[in-house]
Amino acid sequence: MATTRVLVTGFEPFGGSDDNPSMRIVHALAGDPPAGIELATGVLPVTWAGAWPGVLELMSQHRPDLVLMLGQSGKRSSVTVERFALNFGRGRIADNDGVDRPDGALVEGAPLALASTIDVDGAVEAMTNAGTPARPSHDAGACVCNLVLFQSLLRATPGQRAGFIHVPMLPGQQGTENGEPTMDAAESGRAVRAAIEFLSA
Ligand code: PCA
Repeated sequence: MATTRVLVTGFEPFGGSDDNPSMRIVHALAGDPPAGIELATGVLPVTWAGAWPGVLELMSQHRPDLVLMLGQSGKRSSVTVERFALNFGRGRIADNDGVDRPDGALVEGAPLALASTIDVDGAVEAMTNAGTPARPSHDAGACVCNLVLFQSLLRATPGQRAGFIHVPMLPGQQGTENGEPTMDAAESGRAVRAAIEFLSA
């Protein structure tokens, strides 16, 4: 069987923080790629204008079989695998361009929601077996993370799979002062690695 080509992306820091666990995980994977796959990685801007063009460029360049995007979620205590992307965007906080997006469709005329094309439950099981709390999530919210999942699903070539994993914030990260759940990047990264191995087997 041909080697699976996998693109993994994370996001730069945003919202007043100087860190993002998804960026750390991408850097760790790039430095020590899982065996038996062809790995490409990228760190995306947290901007309505730049995030999707960033993924699209990486998809065109590497033609991955699997696009796995990672992002930070301030509200979640487990690593979560998204089932759906919504054709809807809203700016909860200004993005890194200072843009506060009005509520509305991402792509006029496109379906209201698209289902992820990775095996969500299988990935959750692989992560749980790796020892990390993990669960499926209905949807990726309505911010930039949802945008890149929706667009990747809409624009994927036949047979090309796309999915999104949200990871908790880091211990001590700005934005966790009020007791928000956190997880060490080594632990969330171990789960992501297990998911990649499962999804590319
Ligand atoms: N999380 C945000 C955007 C970037 C990130 O890491 C989100 O969930 O949309």
